[in-house]
Amino acid sequence: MPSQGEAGRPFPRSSDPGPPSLVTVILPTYNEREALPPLLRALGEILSRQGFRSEILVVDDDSPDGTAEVARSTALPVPLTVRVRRGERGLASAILFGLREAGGRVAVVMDADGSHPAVTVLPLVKAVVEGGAEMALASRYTSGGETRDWPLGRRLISHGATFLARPLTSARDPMTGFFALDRAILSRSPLDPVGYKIALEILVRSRPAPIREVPFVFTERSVGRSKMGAREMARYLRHLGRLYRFRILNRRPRGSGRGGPGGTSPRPVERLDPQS
Ligand SMILES: Nc1nc2c(ncn2[C@@H]2O[C@H](COP(=O)(O)OP(=O)(O)O)[C@@H](O)[C@H]2O)c(=O)[nH]1
Ligand SMILES: [Mg+2]
Repeated sequence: MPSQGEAGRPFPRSSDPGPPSLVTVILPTYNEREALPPLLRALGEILSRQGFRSEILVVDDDSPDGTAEVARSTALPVPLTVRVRRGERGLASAILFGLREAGGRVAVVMDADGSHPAVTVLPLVKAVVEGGAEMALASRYTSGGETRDWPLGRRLISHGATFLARPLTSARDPMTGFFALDRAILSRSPLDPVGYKIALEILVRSRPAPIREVPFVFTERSVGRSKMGAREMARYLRHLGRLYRFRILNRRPRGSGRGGPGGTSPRPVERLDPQS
């Protein structure tokens, strides 16, 4: 069975040789014309210094502020593709679109609003390519990680949301929007998230093992507006309900992802030495 429910390019299978040396950084955007160019430049600088090939993929939902044009006119030392989706909106579906369209075996997903630091991309990629993790999460809630400038209310909501997901995953920060993965794990189970929390969806349905968490400091966006609100919270609760149902109907021993039915076989571990 091909891997993904929605139409489009299927995810790689574990048997596909794939291009393991290519890393795709996926940036979903909606009205990020101010925040995106500095992030693109920071990523370009960091990625172009590495020994692996990389590309950046912006998935924009036809932002009225002209984000796509601004992205296209930013000169970068690594290949940049800007895909504009018309008539469809939503963070999770934009990320799934990016994960399907990505050319790299390893994909990194991050926010484009400046909350996620470009430097953390490297430890995430290393955790997957060299460390053998099937998924690496940039975590606010592991030692060394932190959330800066968040009001008490937002902190409480974030901790409450994380607490509700505890029985579903061992990850300390499954709500993060910043992660890297081996795209082959996505062929294990169709993904169908409602709302924002795509990392949690992948953790529960694709069962990556092992996972790694890399600490990072989350800084609140300084320009533009967060799309988080009461509607997103209601969606999150619906999403949780679906994931609990999935977990109950698909009981398997913990950590049986790799090598189990639909699991990936161990990949040869590559080194990521900087180019000389
Ligand atoms: N393509 C796309 N990107 C979105 C959408 N909603 C949010 N984003 C992007 O997803 C990232 C996180 O969104 P944000 O509103 O900052 O969420 P928050 O960090 O949870 O407050 C940012 O890069 C947004 O531009 C959407 O509907 N479509
Ligand atoms: Mg944000």
